Amino acid sequence: MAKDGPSKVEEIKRASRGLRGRLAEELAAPDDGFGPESVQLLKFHGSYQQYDRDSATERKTRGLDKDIQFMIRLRIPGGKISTEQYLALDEIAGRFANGTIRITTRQTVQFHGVIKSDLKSTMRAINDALIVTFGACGDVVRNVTTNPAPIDDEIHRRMDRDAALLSGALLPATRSYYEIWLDEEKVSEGPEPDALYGAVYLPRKFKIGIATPDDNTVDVLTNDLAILPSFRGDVLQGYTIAVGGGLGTTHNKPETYPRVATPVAFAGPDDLVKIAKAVVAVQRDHGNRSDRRRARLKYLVDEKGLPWFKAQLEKEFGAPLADPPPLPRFQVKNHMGWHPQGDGAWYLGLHVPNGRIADRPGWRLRTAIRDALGKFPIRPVFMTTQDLILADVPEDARQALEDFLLAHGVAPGDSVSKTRAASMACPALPTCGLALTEAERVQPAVLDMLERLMARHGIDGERMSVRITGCPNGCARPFVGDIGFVGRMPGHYAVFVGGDFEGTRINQKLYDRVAYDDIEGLFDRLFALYARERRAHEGFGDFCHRTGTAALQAHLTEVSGSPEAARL
Ligand code: SRM
Ligand code: SF4
Repeated sequence: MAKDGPSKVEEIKRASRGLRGRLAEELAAPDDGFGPESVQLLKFHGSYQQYDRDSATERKTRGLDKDIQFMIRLRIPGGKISTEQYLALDEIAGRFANGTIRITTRQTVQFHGVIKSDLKSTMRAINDALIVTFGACGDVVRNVTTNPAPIDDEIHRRMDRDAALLSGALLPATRSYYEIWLDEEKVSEGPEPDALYGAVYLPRKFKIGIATPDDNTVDVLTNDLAILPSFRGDVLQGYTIAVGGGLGTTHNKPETYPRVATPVAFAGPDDLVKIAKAVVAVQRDHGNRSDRRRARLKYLVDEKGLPWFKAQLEKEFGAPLADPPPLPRFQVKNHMGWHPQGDGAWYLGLHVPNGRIADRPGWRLRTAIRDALGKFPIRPVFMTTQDLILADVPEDARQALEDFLLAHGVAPGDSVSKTRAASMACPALPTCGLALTEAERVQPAVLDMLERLMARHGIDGERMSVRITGCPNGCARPFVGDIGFVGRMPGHYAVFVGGDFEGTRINQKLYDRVAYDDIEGLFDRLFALYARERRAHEGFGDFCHRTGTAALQAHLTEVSGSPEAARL
């Protein structure tokens, strides 16, 4: 239901004097957490107040408060950082966080489990490594994603430069971050004038991705602003600008829905920052500031229509914009295992189950990466699939690096199945306050089960993107996967099928509440049908899309005996 008047968060932003609010005072206070207004402002600075959900009930029965802790998210455009920076992050993970580095689905990293008294030291340590957390969360432009491959050519170098350029150009102007966390001298009480964000920033989070059609690893069309550079040879011709991607939904609220971005204009090679600022400005001035569920750019695009949007964009841009070419066909490259970089060196794609760089018995990934970075002349790249690339490996170091990793139980990425390598899960429990079910912690078991079924039906050579989230906010992009499992209620998932591996099509809900233990039976029947009736080279998502959910349900009902039994 649409509400009138600005939402509470709008009031908090407006009164915050450039995102300062009472953050500095509350940070200095002895309490474990922040008050509700500071919790909102803290997000803009890159941190979420959370609590350990595993221990919450037991602590309550003992009369104890929740175990409050903080998640910190970094801003790493394009996922590229130096070896020294990574080593600093590893040190921070051990010193201030829960001993893990979590690669996110937007190509950056998060720390979990930081306590309030360590928050400032952690922020400072991250800043000492020349990385900011400012603007990693909140109603601003978030981390900019792009192709992960560290290929040494003009196209890849350009995309990395563009991601960094946009990331810097779209940061808020306020100095509050530097005052609060880095003790920079206060030169004003704030707010500082901010030509892009004004005093109330954007109505909602805003995401930008950059990709070329030959490698849509980033699922570019799921961004508010999808940028598709086109090259003739290696000369940039300009950028197709697509708007209105976004995946967040709420169960039982049909006015919320996932959407892929629609092309609206074509911008010249020198206009990248100008066009991005123009898109942001249209959302700033016209996005919904009353109802945060309907505040993403996708709803504005649908409500007003593309012609209206383009007219506003041209007004902000200050000149007519060319129409966009039709969207190309996308592909997704497999970056796991060894690949030549084009400069004589190689890169190695490593699969990181649900992005968690940790040490576990028999599999000491965190130690392996840290020590490998100290021993070999290599650098890390974070991927939007929550995986890791080790780049710049000299030809003559390949075997030694592989042996070194294997000694820690870490195999090169191409040793896992294509399905496992393409799968993701969000953190969900125990850190995410919005989780309805498990995601990250059940992912290994779900993949084991699906792989077993695939082998049983002779389809184990296929690749499927399996995305699991603990709620319908869509953090592991479940709505563009071949298969999406979306937390519905404790122990139950809504099951989605029919996306494409290339990440360009929204999938459809097959069943609303499937008990975790019933997923196996459901997919046993679905895979049997797929193995029997698929066309040559037809992916699982494409098959489900062609068949349609109604026909899939009818088939499942027939082979199971009843609609109720179909989902068991
Ligand atoms: Fe997300 C909220 C984790 C990518 C849509 N997301 C959250 C919070 C902060 C929960 C909260 O608000 O209290 C989660 C923190 C969990 C934790 O314990 O760490 C969270 N989101 C993540 C990450 C870490 C998932 C992951 O497995 O890596 C990703 C961090 C990305 C980054 O580095 O910036 C992450 N979130 C996404 C994506 C995927 C993407 O951007 O490609 C989406 C869907 C795309 C989109 O934005 O539409 C996504 N997250 C949301 C939403 C729904 C937004 C909406 O439009 O309705 C929320 C809830 C909200 O904003 O109110 C949310
Ligand atoms: Fe939390 Fe839901 Fe995002 Fe998972 S999808 S991290 S449960 S908000």
